[in-house]
Amino acid sequence: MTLAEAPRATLYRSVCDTLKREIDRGRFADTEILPGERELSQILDVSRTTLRRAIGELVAEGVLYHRHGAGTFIRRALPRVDQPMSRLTGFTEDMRLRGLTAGSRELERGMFLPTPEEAMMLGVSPSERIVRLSRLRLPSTVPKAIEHAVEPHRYIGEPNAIGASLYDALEAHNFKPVRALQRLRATLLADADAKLLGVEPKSPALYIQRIAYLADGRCVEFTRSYYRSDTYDFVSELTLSPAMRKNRN
Ligand code: 16G
Repeated sequence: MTLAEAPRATLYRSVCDTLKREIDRGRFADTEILPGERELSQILDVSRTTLRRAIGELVAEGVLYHRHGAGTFIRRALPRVDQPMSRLTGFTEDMRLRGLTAGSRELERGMFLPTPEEAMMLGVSPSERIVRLSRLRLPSTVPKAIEHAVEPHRYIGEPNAIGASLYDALEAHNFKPVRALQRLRATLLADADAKLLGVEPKSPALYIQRIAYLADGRCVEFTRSYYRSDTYDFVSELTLSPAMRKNRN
């Protein structure tokens, strides 16, 4: 059925669906601006009134937006990733679960003596060697986060032997963490970090600290990360405490 043959009441809905599909398929990928009304109504073979109604609907849905005096534009939002707060997974595993391939650009890798903060967080003596691995995490071409990970050398081994995944390397040594404490707050990116993440200087970001432990309570990881705030949603599940649940029964 062509658009022109669809029943009148549903015609503008069909136009909405067609436009959304064409945008998803990358039909207007080389431009952000939607073609003019006359051209578009010819392409879709519908009246300009129907087209206007469909565009209004897509503006309300946030797919398109009007810019005064400039035309109608396609909102090209970056795909957001919903990240559950309660599951202890690594970045590579997270991406794998979503059918994406994790990529990284290495910023620093090596064996060092810990700073006082690192020694305190990891619970190691100031003379114990630690491994630092800092990476820009890129599940696609869009950088998502900067991660500065630190682990005691005795759990992770030689820095150069770590492959694409830190957690896979810890698992290979039988030291994969089973529990972690995570702290998250809003921050503004320093200029160098903003440049790495491909955003404007002083853009907002999520700063996350993770301290991860083995089953016996020894600490294996202290990681500081800066997540681009426009690409991640952290999701937490909230449940009633067991006592409250009992009172309700
Ligand atoms: C996640 C963790 C990070 C961990 C990394 C390991 C958060 C906030 N951070 O990004 O602490 O070091 O995964 O990922 O979730 P990998 O196994 O891909 O190296």
